[in-house]
Amino acid sequence: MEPLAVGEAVKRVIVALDPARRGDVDRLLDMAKQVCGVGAGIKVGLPMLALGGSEALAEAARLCKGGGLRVLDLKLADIGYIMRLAAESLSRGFDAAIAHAFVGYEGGLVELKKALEDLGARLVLVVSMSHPGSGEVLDPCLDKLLAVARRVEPWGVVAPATRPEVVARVRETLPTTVIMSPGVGAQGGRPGDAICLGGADYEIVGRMVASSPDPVSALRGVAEYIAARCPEKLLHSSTGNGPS
Ligand code: OMP
Repeated sequence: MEPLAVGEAVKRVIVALDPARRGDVDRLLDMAKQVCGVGAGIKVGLPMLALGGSEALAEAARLCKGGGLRVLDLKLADIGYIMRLAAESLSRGFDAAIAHAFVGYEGGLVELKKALEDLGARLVLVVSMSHPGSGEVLDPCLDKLLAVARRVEPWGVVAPATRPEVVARVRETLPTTVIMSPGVGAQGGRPGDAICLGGADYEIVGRMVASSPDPVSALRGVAEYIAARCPEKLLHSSTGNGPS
């Protein structure tokens, strides 16, 4: 039997399914079904939309129904009206959708949040990113982005597993907001950095799992690593909003 902490840890890992070419779309949709029953859920975004069309997004959401969180990652950053149109046409069947916090509240995120709520989906805001360029504009503005997040009151925020100290700052400012942290594996973050050191609820893992010939084993491997690092952090979600 799987140790308790590994069972908890695997429910903290969201798998990003980003096809690099058209031929990957079906393989990743198959994977959606497999990993949804095991992990915390899936995230699909622009690569899946570009290579598989809106049908592939809808299919990913359908295949994962009842099996975990389904996150749509279009990183929306526009006026509220346009973000609402995009959400209305693409986010049906998803549990959450990602937008940039820098858009701001008035005429922007307040409209998107309402549109998503009407569709039964929740808003997730990017407050910092996992790549080094996040240090050029986003991170010097982190306090302002967190102020936007406090005003919008999204269900979740994205903060980088590659810089757990940023995740910890976000956690301090937003103690009850779900934190999702990408950047594990291919971008250099170690599994557990964001959850164990920063207090994130979920880690988002893409290529490290999706490029593996055995994605379910790779997902379990990530979970084992997290569980070995901080089993005590896995028993309860820090927010009470995380995995049930
Ligand atoms: P891998 O680098 O393959 O693990 O994929 C990371 C996933 O997380 C991709 O789907 C990215 O779009 C996403 N992501 C980041 O890598 N960095 C960020 O700062 C934010 C995101 C995101 O919003 O999910």
